[in-house]
Amino acid sequence: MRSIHNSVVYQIYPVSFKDSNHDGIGDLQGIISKLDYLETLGVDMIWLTPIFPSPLYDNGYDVADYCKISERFGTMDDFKELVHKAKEKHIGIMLDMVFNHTSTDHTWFQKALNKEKKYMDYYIFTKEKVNWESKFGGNAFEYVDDLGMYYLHLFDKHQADLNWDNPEVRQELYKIVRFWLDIGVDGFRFDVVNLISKPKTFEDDFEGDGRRFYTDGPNIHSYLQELNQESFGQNPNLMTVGEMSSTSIENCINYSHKSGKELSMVFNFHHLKVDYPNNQKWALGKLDFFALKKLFNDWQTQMQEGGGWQALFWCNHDQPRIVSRFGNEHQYHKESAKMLATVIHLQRGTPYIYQGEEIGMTNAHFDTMDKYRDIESLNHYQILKDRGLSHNEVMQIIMERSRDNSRTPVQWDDQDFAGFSDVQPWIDVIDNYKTINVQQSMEDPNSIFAYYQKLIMLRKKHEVIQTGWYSPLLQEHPRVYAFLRELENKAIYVYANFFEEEISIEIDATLHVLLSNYSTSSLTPSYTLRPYEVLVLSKNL
Ligand code: TEU
Ligand code: CA
Repeated sequence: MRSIHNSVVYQIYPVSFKDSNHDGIGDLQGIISKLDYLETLGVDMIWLTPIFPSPLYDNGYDVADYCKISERFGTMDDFKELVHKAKEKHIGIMLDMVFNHTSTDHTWFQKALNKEKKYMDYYIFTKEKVNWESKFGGNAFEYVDDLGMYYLHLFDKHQADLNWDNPEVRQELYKIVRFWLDIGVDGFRFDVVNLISKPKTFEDDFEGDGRRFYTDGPNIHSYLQELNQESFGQNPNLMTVGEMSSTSIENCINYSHKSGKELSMVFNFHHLKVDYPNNQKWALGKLDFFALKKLFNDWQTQMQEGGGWQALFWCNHDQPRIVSRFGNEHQYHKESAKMLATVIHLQRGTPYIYQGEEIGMTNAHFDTMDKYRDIESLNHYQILKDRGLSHNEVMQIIMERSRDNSRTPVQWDDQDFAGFSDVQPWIDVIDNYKTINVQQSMEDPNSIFAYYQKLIMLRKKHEVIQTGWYSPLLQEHPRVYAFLRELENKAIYVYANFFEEEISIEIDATLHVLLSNYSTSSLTPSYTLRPYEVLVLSKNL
């Protein structure tokens, strides 16, 4: 029976997954055509990023109608067919609920602009603005002449924040969740859901960009408990995950507590900011390895002590590809991709695989702005230029940080457009598709794909991976991240070399080699980890 303990979730960015009708845009029939592939990989749930009608300022995270399928992706019948055919393969469908804001094209906002009081109260209109910043750059308040008022938009100005303090708004959103439950979906991802509870009064933030006033806000837990009770909470088998931006362990223990009052699990992003100099995304920085280890150990140990549950991931549609970021896509492509996968999949939590990660897809390395599509990247090109950086300096940063790095078409084979489509896709395919593609991976028993299959099977087979107690190892080691998982007399030890230099460690050579990204003949007490080597040892399994 599928549970948060034994499941692995596969994230699909539909517009870049598989095109089935020759328009260069991925769609639902494209996903249906690849269900066999996902079954072979062994995943249990598919998370679809938004597939609803949208003017696409933020690629669908600006939803204009929450209960329809965007024609871009197909019809409601296509969606019902996907749910049905996936269920036949014991794969659930998880939808993305964007409830912090709606598109300004949504009828609610259009009625608000039409001065209908009821709908103005659905949003956050203010007489004055304060200096909070939008996450996509610029001030977070947009002025509406007709109304003589501003409205809050924490993201793009075409994404107006909803007023969750208004019970009518909350009931509207619970109805939407119930709508999709009736259609048979098995899970929900809630977009930036820890930003929905704003303070009663707004004040300028002279220390930051305003996020301290609305992140993990005053009523956040009561709103999530009500969302649970009024919609998905009736079905204990349903899987829910909250995307928690700039959050805390304490809040995340409550958000994902095993009592089941709120959500099943949470995404936090702190481990994906360890290469941000002074916490600045739009600047180049090296991996702070100690910071990464400390974050992993703190979250793993404190979440387990508090009864919380984590969603484990390196990649998604907002992050660069991890093998390019913390791995080595040139000399140690396979080794580093497998090492990075192992440390996530053997931690305590539910692992997520982002489309293409299972074949080691890399960053796009697009070196001209005409190839970029993402609003956040296009905005920051100008913001960085206005700060006086040269074009080349800005391009170096965009190439590293852009969300488009993970939004290029999935590389299915070495044919035109990598088998994603038979026409020019909405965004370019990465040059290396002839060497990095699904077809080549499935023919190679030593491929990154084959290795992900093993990781998924090990989680299903071994309870110690599912629920074993986590303990940090070698915490002071400058190059190796290591941890222990224990359940009764069973144990696994994970040792991961995050660098290309060989490094010797002390191990218990009497243990059994459960998994490694190198062929390991014999163990010796003093063991040399090769470049990006991961060694998984087991006891009594
Ligand atoms: O992302 C929220 C979020 O935190 C990201 O915007 C993040 O700050 C940024 O990408 C890092 O640079 C969610 C969705 O995943 C994202 O695609 C949407 O753009 C955003 O919410 C607004 O809905
Ligand atoms: Ca299409």
